[in-house]
Amino acid sequence: MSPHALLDIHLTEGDADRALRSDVRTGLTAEPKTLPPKWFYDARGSALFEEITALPEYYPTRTEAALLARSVDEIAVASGAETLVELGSGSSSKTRLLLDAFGRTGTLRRYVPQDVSESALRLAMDALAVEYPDLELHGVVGDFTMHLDRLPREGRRMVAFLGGTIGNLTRDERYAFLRQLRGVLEPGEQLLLGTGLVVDESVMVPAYDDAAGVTAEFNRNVLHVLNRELRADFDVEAFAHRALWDAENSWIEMRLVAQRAMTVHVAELDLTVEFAAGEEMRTEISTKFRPDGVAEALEECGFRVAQTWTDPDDRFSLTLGTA
Ligand code: AVJ
Repeated sequence: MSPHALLDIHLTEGDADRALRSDVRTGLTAEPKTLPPKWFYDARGSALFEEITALPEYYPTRTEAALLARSVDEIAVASGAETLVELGSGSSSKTRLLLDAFGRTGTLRRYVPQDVSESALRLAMDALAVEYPDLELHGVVGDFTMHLDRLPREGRRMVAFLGGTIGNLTRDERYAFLRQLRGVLEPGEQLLLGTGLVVDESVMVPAYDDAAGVTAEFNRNVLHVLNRELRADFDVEAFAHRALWDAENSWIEMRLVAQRAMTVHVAELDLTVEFAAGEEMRTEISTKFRPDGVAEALEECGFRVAQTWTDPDDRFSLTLGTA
C-alpha cells in the first residue's frame, strides 16, 4: 500500500467465523428459519452481486449511480467535508463520483472506506492510491452495525452509506444504527444516505427475481458458503429462489424454498436441521421507503435533513442529514 495509506482492522477472520457460527445456529433453529444477508458475500457471492447490478431488471444501482452523477457537485458544495467515510464501500465504484466532485470544491483531504472484506478493501485502496495520489487513505475493516465508534475522527466528516443497504435492516435495527451513528458524529458532521423508494410491485419484484436467474444463484450461494465454512451438507439445487413484496413491512423479502423434505447436517455446529417439503427460509429483507419515511427516521434519530435528491422516476433517493 502507498505511504500515506493506513488500514485499521477491527474484524479478524476469527471474529467473522464466530459471528457466522452464531448467526447460523440462531437462524436455523428459529421458527421460521432465517439467515442474515451478510453471509451472501464470499468471493462468488460478491461477483454474483456485481452481475446483478448490471441486469436489466435490477434498477437500484444504475438509478443511484445516475442520480449521484447529476447531484455530486451539489452534494460536495452542501457538504464541504474534509473526510469522506464510506460504509460498506465494496469496490468503491460510486466513490469516484464523490471524490471527483470534492476534487472540484477542494475541501476533501481524506477518504475512509469501511468494509467487512479486507481483500476488497485492499484492492480498492491500491487502485485509489494510484488514481488520487494527493488523497490520504485510511481504510477500516469492520462491520457497520458494530464498529461505528472506532471510525477515524480526523477532519470534519461526511459518512456515505449508499446502495440502499440500510434496507437490509429491520425498523428497530435501522433506528439503532442511525442513533449510534448520530452518537459518534460531532455536530455539523453529515450522513449521505442512499435509499430505495417504494415503486410499483411489478418493478420491484422482478429486480429481485430476474429472468436470467442470477439473483436465484446469489440467494442459493449462502448455502454454498455454509457447506464450505461450516461443513454443512445442503443440497443447494434442492432449494428454489422466491422474492415477494411484503406491503405491510414495506420490504422485498427473499426466501429459499425447500423442494422436498430434507435433513441437513451442519458438522461444525454439530447441528441437524429438518426442512419440510415447501418450507421457506428467509435470507434477506430489502426495505423500500416513502420519501418522508427517510426524513422522519433521520430526524427521529437526531439528524437534521439538509437536502434530498430523487431520480426522475422516484425510485431512489439520496438524503443529506446533518448531525
Ligand atoms: C446490496 C443490500 C442493496 O437489497 O437490493 C440485490 C442486495 N439482494 N439483489 C438490495 C440484493 C438481491 C442489495 N443491497
